Amino acid sequence: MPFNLPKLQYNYNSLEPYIDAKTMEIHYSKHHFGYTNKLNNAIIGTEFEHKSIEEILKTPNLPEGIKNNGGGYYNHCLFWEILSPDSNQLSADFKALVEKKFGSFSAMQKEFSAAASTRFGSGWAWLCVKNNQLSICSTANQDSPLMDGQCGGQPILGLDVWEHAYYLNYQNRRPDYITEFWNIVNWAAVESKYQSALK
Ligand code: MN3
Repeated sequence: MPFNLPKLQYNYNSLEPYIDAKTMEIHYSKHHFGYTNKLNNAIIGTEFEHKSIEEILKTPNLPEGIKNNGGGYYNHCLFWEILSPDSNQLSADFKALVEKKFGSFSAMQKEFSAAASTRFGSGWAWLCVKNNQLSICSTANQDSPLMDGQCGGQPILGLDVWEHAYYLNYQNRRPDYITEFWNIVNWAAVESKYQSALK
């Protein structure tokens, strides 16, 4: 199979109390596993079979099954990477970049959290690198900023705001889930993605 479910770098219960073990288990072993299998099934024998996931997502007019499952595969791979049970801080250099773009770290958090809380229905909030600048946006469903006609840019931080990501622990309180998310961001991973995204 072209795409594999990536191994989590922490245990299901490692992100508690912010994300509970049951949510992590279902989210990873059912939802992400499902997107991975459906993506593989959808691309077998097609022109997409030997392309990278980013090449696939950037292709205009993707068939619906490849778009939804490819986005689901890619978005969750990124999501697991930018979470960590070990609280860590932004480096001084990256913090300075955030402050230069948004005014302050808390102003960036506020804009990102607003993108996450105002996304109607299922979707994602993103911090991206667009034209070498930090940029915040959101997408519906499993759409990626990389896709044709979406907000654009290379995602470096993402938050899943589908109900399956928080409902067991937070029920309808999406704003609480968004607030607690900041406790488990892996800033080293975000910064590494930032460096890779610079052109
Ligand atoms: Mn999800």
